[in-house]
Amino acid sequence: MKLVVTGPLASGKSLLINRITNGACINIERRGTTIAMDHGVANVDGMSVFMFGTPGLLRFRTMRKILCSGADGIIFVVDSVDPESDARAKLFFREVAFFLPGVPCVVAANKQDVEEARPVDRLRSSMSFLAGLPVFPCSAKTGENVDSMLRTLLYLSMMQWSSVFRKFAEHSGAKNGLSRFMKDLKVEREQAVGYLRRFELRKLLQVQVGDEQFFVKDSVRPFLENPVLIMHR
Ligand SMILES: Nc1nc2c(ncn2[C@@H]2O[C@H](COP(=O)(O)OP(=O)(O)O)[C@@H](O)[C@H]2O)c(=O)[nH]1
Ligand SMILES: [Mg+2]
Repeated sequence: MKLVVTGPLASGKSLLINRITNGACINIERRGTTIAMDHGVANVDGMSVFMFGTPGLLRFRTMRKILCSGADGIIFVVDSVDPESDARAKLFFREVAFFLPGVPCVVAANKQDVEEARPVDRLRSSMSFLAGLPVFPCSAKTGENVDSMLRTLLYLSMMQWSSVFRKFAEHSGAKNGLSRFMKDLKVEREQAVGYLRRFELRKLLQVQVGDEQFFVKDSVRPFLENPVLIMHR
C-alpha cells in the first residue's frame, strides 16, 4: 500500500517514517528540514508499505500534491506539544483533504513522550477539523502506539478495496484470471488492468505478460481475504 505522511513543519513526520521503516528510508533535507520528501518502505507481516513524507513548509505545495497522488491512506501528524503549530495543521489538513478526498486518514498526536504533551481531548478542542478522525496518542521517538496506528490505517485502507481484493484472492493463478475478475466486478478491461497495475506496483500481485493471469503474493493473501487480520499481530 502507499501511505502519505503529512502535517505541519517539525511535527515529527521524518522521525515517524524513520521509526516505521526501521531506518530503511531517505530524507531529502536541507539543514534538518525536509525540502523534497521522505521515502521508505516498511514491511508489515509480509506486506510492503511504501511511505512518502511531505515537506512541511507551506510553499512546497506542488511537491505535496505529487507525493499524494494515488495514496491509499494518510497519516496526519500533529505536534501535541506546540499549540502554535495547530493553525498550520489546519491548513495542511485542508490541503490533503482536497488532494485525497475520501482516502482513509488517521491522526498521529505525536511527541506524547514529552511531559507537556497535550492529551487527545485537548487537541480535539483546539483543532476542530479532527472531529470524526481516529487520533492516536503516540511518539515517533519512543515508538509508543506507532504500530497500532499504522495497522489501523492499513486496515481502513484495505477495507476501501475489499471487493477488489477478494476477487484478486479468488482468481489468483487462474488461467483466465483477468476475464473472471472483470466479469465478477462488472468492469471493463481497461479498468481491471488499471487495478492490476496499481497493486502490482504495490507488490501485492505478480501479473503475467499479457495481463490475463495474475498471482497474489502468498504472504498477503490472508489480508486480501480478510483485512481485519492486519490488526492482529
Ligand atoms: N520528544 C520527541 N521529539 C520528537 C518526536 N518526533 C519528532 N521529534 C523531534 O521534533 C523535531 C522535528 O522532527 P522531524 O521528524 O524533523 O519533523 P518534520 O518536520 O515533521 O519532518 C526533531 O528534533 C525531532 O527529533 C517525538 O515523538 N518526541
Ligand atoms: Mg521532515
